[in-house]
Amino acid sequence: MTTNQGVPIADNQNSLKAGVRGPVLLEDFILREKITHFDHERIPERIVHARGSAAHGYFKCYEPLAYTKAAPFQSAGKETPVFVRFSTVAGERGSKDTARDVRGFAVKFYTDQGNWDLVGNNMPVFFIQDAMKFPDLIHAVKPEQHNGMPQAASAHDTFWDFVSLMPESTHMLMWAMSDRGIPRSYATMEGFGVHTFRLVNADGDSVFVKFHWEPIYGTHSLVWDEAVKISGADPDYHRRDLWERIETGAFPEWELGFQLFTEEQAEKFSFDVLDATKLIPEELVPITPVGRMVLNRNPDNFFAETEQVAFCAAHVVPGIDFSNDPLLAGRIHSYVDTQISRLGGPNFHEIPINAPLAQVHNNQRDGMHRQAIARGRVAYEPNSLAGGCPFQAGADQGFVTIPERRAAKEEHDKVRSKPEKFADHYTQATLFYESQTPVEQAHIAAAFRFELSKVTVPAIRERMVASLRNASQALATKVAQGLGMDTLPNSMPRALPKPPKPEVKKSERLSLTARPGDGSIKARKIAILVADGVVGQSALELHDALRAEGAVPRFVAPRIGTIKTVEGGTLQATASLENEPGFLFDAMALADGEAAVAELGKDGHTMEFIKDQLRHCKTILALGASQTLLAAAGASQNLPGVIVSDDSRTGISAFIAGIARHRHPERETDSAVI
Ligand code: HDE
Repeated sequence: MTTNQGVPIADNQNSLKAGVRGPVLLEDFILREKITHFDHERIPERIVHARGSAAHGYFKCYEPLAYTKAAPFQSAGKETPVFVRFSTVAGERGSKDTARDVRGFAVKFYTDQGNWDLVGNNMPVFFIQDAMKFPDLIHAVKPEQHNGMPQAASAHDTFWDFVSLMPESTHMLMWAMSDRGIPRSYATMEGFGVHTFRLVNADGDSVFVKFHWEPIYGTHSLVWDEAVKISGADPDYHRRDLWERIETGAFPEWELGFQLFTEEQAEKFSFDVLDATKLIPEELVPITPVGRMVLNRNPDNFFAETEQVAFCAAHVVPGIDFSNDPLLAGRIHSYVDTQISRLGGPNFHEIPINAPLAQVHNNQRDGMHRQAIARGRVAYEPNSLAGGCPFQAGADQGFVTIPERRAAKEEHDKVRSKPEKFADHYTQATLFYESQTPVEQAHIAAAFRFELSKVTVPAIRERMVASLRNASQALATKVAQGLGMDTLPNSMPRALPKPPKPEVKKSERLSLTARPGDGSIKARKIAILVADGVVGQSALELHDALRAEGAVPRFVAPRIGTIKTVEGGTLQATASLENEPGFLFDAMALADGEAAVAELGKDGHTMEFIKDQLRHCKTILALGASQTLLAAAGASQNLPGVIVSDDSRTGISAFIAGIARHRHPERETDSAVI
């Protein structure tokens, strides 16, 4: 052990004192260095997206792409290393993972031509159209400034005050109030670049693009009651899930897809592609798959990597360019700016996780925390003393901004204004709501009801319902009923009374059910409830069958440790009913064995365990004698997703098929707690 100066430390237990009971001496440089460093261990957290988790991996290209010269897409099978950070937006660094919120989905590609950061979200639209409103939005959603509450929640007055006065947020509110706001796992969320970007090829031709990440495990979300309970039992739920998936080899994986369209096509759309509150329905522009991203390595050190990683919407590489989206413009400025205070100066690109793999050559010098030692005496260009180095890369190799085509009608010199189509605030909110299944619609209504019921000012609730009427009368009516409003308020006047007719009125691709995934049960957490006297053979058979499918089964018992089987053998319970409650598992099985069933039946946690699994519409298997426990918990054997079996073989295969469906929403009723 040494000091930071490399001086060997003889004693790391005792400070230097004037006598064994005397005062500590200022001379103790070892103590002072240790405490001083400790005092400065924290850096400011991110203004937004403070709570996050990350992993390393790679992106692999399917085929070379003619429409971009960006390095990751130049040959089939080409692998580009990536570092990906997922996050919530509103909560502080130590807040819970399962808050209802948008999730960040930020990908750093370490390409041959420098770093490209695709800093997206798990929803394809945003609350506002112009960066000018971003600080207002964030001040409204963060804990209220007078009392610092609530943490990691949009269910409070200031958020709904703001959004109800900003009807452009209605479309995004639909997404945030949908089950997308409470994902089951980072591995089961879609990702989106949100803005329209441009791809540019070697000839300088450009095409518009929207970026999509599609999870191979399918989209899968929590239900609200589950999310609330998980936040108490395991605030690190998503962080742990990501970590464990990678440790167990069920690597999270997404397919990258492009929605490609020309400027001429864009001009004909009923919406403006520069408006980040609008998406492009896949029925209008289908998604072209271009490659896969696999996350296969956990960080070595949370602070060094996950905390210090600096994403930036301005980090693009040759072949990728911006559009004129006014929200994107603000982002191009904001990210570097914020890192300068968060990471302590302009040299954060030298921190290992941020350093590009491509070599850096320029004449930027000095500044706080500079690591590189620039040799020689030349720090300017042009020069002759260093042979002219470093040379500009030139238009063939270097980044060239594509010359912007300007429509004649946009020939104002300088304006603070918006295009007319930006004023259509509701058409796509309607599209999203109409495209959901009835269960998804019910969850959206329940989320609005919950959030608005936390709003203490009646005028804000009414204004929000008045705005919702423009998106969906049915939804507004349901929400109003849930809030005890006797009559519906008048609809809010629309900024654009006659919006253009949408090309697509219902898009099945917008439902979470549209992406069921590969049908596997990989990485699902499954509880097998056991106690002394369990039938070991069928319990182990089930355990092994689930493992063989890539799931993560655990024996859960009234206490952890060795459990005696009826055959005279043993099982190891790695979780207890108390330390891993039922809502932390994707599915559960009740093992066979009279004595075990009797013991489980005596424990109050067992009933809660089963009831939560029932309530959250998860797959339940009851083997042999354990059927009585199901009955005691009030479960009818005829419920979809509830499997009762005396024959472990048939029971196990039905169980696996049930888990592959994620959940059995047919069990939901209006009176169910979800
Ligand atoms: Fe961000 N955003 N943002 N944002 N954003 C930040 O940068 C900002 C926006 C997104 O895991 C900050 O390094 C402005 C849209 C993600 O480290 C900050 C505007 C989208 C992350 C910032 C937006 C995002 C951030 C805070 C409106 C989806 C986390 C810390 C003009 C496309 C990245 C930091 C990570 C983080 C500014 C809007 C995604 C303050 C000004 C739209 C995923 O610079």
